Amino acid sequence: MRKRKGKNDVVRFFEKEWSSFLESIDDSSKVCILFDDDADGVASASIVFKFLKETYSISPKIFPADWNASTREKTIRRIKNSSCTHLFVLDIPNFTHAEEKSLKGVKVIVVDHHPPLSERPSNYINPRIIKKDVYFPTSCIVYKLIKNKKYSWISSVGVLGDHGVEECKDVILDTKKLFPSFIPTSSIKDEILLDTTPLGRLTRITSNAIVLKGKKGCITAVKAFDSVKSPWAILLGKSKYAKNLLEWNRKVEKEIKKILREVEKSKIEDDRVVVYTFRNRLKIKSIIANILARKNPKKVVLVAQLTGDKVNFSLRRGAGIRVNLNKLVSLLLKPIPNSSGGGHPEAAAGRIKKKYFRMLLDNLFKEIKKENNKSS
Ligand SMILES: [Mn+2]
Repeated sequence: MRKRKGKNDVVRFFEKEWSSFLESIDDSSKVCILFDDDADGVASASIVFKFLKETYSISPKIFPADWNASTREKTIRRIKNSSCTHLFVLDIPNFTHAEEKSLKGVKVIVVDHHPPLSERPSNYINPRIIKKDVYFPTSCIVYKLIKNKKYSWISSVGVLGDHGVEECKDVILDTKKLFPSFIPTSSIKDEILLDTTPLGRLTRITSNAIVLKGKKGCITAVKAFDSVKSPWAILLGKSKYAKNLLEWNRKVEKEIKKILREVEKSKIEDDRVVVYTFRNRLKIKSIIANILARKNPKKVVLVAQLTGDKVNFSLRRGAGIRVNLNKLVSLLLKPIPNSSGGGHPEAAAGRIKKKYFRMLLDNLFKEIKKENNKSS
């Protein structure tokens, strides 16, 4: 029989690297975890944290990542100063070779799923090295490496947070087997799970904690996952950390409702594009953009959040429009000085000075009109 290279083989390829890193950990080791500040990062860190505690009786120190280079340096210094011997770097696309080198004496392993780095850290697990277009969120990779079904519900939160359900259905099905009423649907799709299931609710609770509380939200979420054995214990507020998450979630949901009401007044649209603008102190534009994309299934959606003299924006597309948003965003940002941005075909984001906002919007409407004429 011909052997087909299934997608799970992609993770199997890294098993040796993973286990030899684990074998180097012993009773005298001090383990740290550096992780991305989103649901996938938190879920990945939680799985590794629980696993190390349960298998090695080690309580790792956890560090949510910084995206600003100078505060990032501070975090790296804190890791160095914590007499850490082993560092897991989870879901961070730009952990550089230089950063690893500056941590000399610390054994580092990076697990990630973003486009592979050109200068790779010495222990680097990223399925995209093997298969360019595979999309396994980091919490799914970590789950497949550790292979313990009791962590599947945490992995599911990370997978759904990164909209990676399509390629990680097995993780969701493992969870459904353990906790049937946590996923009471047979339709295993990102949007349905997010909108209609307790798994979706737990994923939003996790993201919202980070939106409201930043690093503190990340750390509390990891502790909340660590403090329980079942997702219901968090949803029902059974620990002090879970209670915190629920309280923060209520605040953010209230804020989201308020923004969704206000943003309607700012709407500019034609038959293919819709633009919304708002101000808020929370980093909330991508959540708002996801909701508004579902309300506009046939349009490209741009959601702009104004802060000072800057505009941060998210681009999304409704289910019925096929524009490559990654290409679109680089095209739109090209003529704009000091702009930054990027993303995926189905979701992108950028940051510009406010004085160029008008120009960005004019070009957006023009580009989509062009696309439309080409395809009709
Ligand atoms: Mn991720």
